[in-house]
Amino acid sequence: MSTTTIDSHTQAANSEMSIGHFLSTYVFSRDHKVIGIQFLFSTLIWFVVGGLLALGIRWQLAWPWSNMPVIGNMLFSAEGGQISPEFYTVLVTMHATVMIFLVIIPILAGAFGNFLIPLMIGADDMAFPTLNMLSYWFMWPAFICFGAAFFCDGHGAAAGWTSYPPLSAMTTAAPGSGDAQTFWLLGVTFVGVSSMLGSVNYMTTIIQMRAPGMTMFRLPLTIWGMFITALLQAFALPVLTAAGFMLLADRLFGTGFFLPEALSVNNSPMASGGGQPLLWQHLFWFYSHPAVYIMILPAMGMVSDILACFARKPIFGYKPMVYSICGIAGLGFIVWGHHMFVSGMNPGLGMTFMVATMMIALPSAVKTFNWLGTVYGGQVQFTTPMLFALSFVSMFVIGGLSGIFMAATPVDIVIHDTYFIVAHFHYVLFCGTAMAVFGSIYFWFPKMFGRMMNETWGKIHFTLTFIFMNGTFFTMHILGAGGFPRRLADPYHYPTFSHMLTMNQFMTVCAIGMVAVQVIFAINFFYSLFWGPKAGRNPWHANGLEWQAPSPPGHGNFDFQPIVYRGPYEYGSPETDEDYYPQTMPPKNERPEPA
Ligand code: HEM
Ligand SMILES: [Cu+2]
Repeated sequence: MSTTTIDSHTQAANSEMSIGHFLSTYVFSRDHKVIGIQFLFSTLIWFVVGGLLALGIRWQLAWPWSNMPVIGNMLFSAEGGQISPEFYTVLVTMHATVMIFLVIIPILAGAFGNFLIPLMIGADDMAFPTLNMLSYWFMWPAFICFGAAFFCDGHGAAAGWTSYPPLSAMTTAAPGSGDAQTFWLLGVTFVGVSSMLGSVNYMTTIIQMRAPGMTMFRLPLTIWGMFITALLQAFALPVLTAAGFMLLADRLFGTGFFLPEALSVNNSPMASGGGQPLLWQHLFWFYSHPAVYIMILPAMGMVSDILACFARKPIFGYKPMVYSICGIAGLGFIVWGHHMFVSGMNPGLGMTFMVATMMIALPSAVKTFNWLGTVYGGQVQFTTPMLFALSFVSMFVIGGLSGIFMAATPVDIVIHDTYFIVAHFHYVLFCGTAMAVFGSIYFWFPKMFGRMMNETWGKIHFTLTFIFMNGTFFTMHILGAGGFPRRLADPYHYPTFSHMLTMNQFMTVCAIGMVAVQVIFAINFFYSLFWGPKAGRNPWHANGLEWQAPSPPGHGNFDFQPIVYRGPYEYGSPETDEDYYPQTMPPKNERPEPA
């Protein structure tokens, strides 16, 4: 089969057949591995965009109202090369939007979910390959809508990534309130459609397509993370999509779901009214709080697999790990109100949300201690993926601790909308999840592309990123505790904050360093793609099913029918002489005697 394919490629490149074949193999592919890699490349490109937008924010906070070097005059010639206050709001909105909706969510569920799920459960593909293809192609209208927003009035939406009304519902409030905001809403809707298609596919695949012997409690934790994430998406997303349509209707058709009575904009009264701006906050966070777990549960799963592999030990407490994933997800649905402590809600309700939020610390602590138990006493191999996975755990602990502060209503009332919040979510999302993503790229790269990435450059990339990252984001806690406000183009305008400029300059230098260091990663990635040493099936001596397939796996994944005899974490098992015991290896007494 495969030889004829190669022949038809080389010999008849100009025939219609091969163009159609090329399109169906690499572009409109229904193979989960190609779709995963499409997601990976697309999200990495948007990662660059999001990172550059972040540098714009940091430039303004370090050297406010100064001409940006090189690009300043190109982008804002009218303002003499400066970032305007209006554009600063756009930067904050679009940076967060890109990072959340086009990077973190699609890289976890879209790229790794697609690539890993069928391989790790021993299936030949997803349950619905065409739906799977559509889930990638529905990202393109989203890419186009968010991209188009940059070319509208105001050069991007400006109502924040949370898009609170009335600002987001009014079309003439500020630059960026017009078409840019409409495109923003459409973009989010398309991301929602894509996630929805992905989620039904993942749930069905994991329930229906497992190889013989792959019981639910033999699934790798990566798959548990993906499965529960898919459930979260299925139940939370429809709420956001409906809210998005209501907001669109307010903007385009003059309805008043989110606009209060007697609102006047730029001194002229609004035609519609009688609605509730707070309703949006409830609907938005009913999705977006669970969404923060969509942004971390798969990462937690992947980190667990990496830790066990390089500690050469079984996961400590596999079942508690599974139950804590479920517990985190369940609690995730009843805590959205902690984003609204200062919105004037009933104190009784605030108390309920506070207690429920604090309870999330319990399953989170179970996971943390189990990771420590997994590594403790292991024969730890400090490979690049392992370094990233260990840093995920430590960064998640810091981000989780600041979360408990914010969960306490009285504390949150003080630190709300300060840099303490920004510190918190960057620790969880960037220092945590994004590090897990880097670790996973280094770990599964050999399976994806059949070649190894360079370890030395990987470690250099890790070390420099880790240093600059903490320089940038840890400082945010200190600023935040001092009351430094977020989303303000010039906090130094208030004399209370003027002494914080130096700290901001330190952070910006670290941020520039952090972005620059990613060039090392990019070079390592693309060089290894073509010239890295060939990987073989199981370069890390891991147990999971995916490592039994060829690297990269061909169409249909396995060249044998995988049968599963045990869980994926049997490292250092006394039953075998090796320090690993692949899930597909028959137990000793069932193995045929060597002749
Ligand atoms: C996975 C990566 C990242 C994600 C998911 C992310 C997410 C976010 C979010 C949700 C906000 C909040 C915007 C708001 O509502 O005010 C934000 C703001 C910000 N981010 Fe990031 N970010 C990421 C990476 C980065 C990086 C690499 C940098 C620095 C180089 C950075 C610097 C900033 C800054 C300076 C703000 C402005 C906060 C403010 O003024 O309120 N972020 N980001
Ligand atoms: Cu939340």
